[in-house]
Amino acid sequence: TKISGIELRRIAMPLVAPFRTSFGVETRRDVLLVRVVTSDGEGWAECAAMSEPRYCSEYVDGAQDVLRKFLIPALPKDGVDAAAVGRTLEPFTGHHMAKSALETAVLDAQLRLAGESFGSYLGAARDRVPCGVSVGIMNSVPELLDAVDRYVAEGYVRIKLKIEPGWDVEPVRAVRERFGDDLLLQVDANAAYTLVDAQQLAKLDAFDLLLIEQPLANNDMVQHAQLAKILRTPICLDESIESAADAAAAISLGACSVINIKPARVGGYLEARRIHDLARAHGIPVWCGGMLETGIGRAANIALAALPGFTLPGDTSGSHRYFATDITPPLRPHRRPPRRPHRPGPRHRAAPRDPRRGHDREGMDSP
Ligand code: OSB
Ligand code: MG
Repeated sequence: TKISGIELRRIAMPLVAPFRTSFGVETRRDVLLVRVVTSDGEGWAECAAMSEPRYCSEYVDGAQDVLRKFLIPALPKDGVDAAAVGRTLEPFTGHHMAKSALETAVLDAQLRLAGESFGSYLGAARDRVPCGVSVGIMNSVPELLDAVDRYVAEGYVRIKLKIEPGWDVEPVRAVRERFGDDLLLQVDANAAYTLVDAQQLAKLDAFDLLLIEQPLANNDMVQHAQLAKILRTPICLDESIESAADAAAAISLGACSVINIKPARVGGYLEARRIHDLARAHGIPVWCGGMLETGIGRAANIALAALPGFTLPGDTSGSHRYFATDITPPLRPHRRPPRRPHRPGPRHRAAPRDPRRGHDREGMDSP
């Protein structure tokens, strides 16, 4: 793909409601878009970096700066294949979100020219994916129950609750009691705990969670392996996995039994696919995470989530979860088909849910 120009565009996107996690409150997204222009087309991508370096060390002004000063000038003038962008940018350490945006924009331009879909290029195995939704920390349990109620009604098949010390067992118990044992439920601590909290986290074992995501600090790979021996709830890593090498280390250490793959965090969709392949070879289920993306980032994530190893629903919620007006035609979840009529008789509480089992239900069309 011969590139004639690259444009960096910034847009402000207000969120429909504040999104609170253990690392901060977001009320809007400060989005950086990358547009790659070729002689006969263009390609678009979105940089997932947030305005402040809290989730990880990247932040959107920094991403824009490193793209302008180093990453964009490093691309060869005589054309580049998207599959070679990663190697070209390798001399520059870190900055995975900036690199991911550039590689993805080149890939988008290339695939548009070839008339091939993102899903087909990546190896999608289906044209619909089941969708989960990430639910922020709220001011009260009733407020949380109302929010979960709305998401379940909208068709989301899996609920992820953000947790932090002081907002963990109580909200999880309340959601489990209100929505029953069949609800696919998981939690995300965004690194808010330490090993000292192991006994508090073990209380969550009672609620048959699919997984607990990133309980400990980003660099605490060994501590996660220790925690995994104490908890019955499977540990899933998000922040700790920045590459396929990190995933290999985490798997061999026993630091996680599930991986949240966010293409942006690992430097792009091609590295994301390598992590998928590695995890699949080890029998480790993966799912597609999100970073409050607009429809541009969201569509690509949904394509990735259609790969065969993505056996758990992702944070691939629709545009309206975050934005009243998206910059693309809005992505919407399909509603689940009506359930079979309830059969009389006792309901059995299952053994702890096995996250390796697939959950094929209705979801989002994969681009
Ligand atoms: O930890 O998965 C996370 C959003 C921003 C930063 C980190 C995370 C999240 C989410 C929401 O949980 C993901 C989404 O719905 O886009
Ligand atoms: Mg997370």
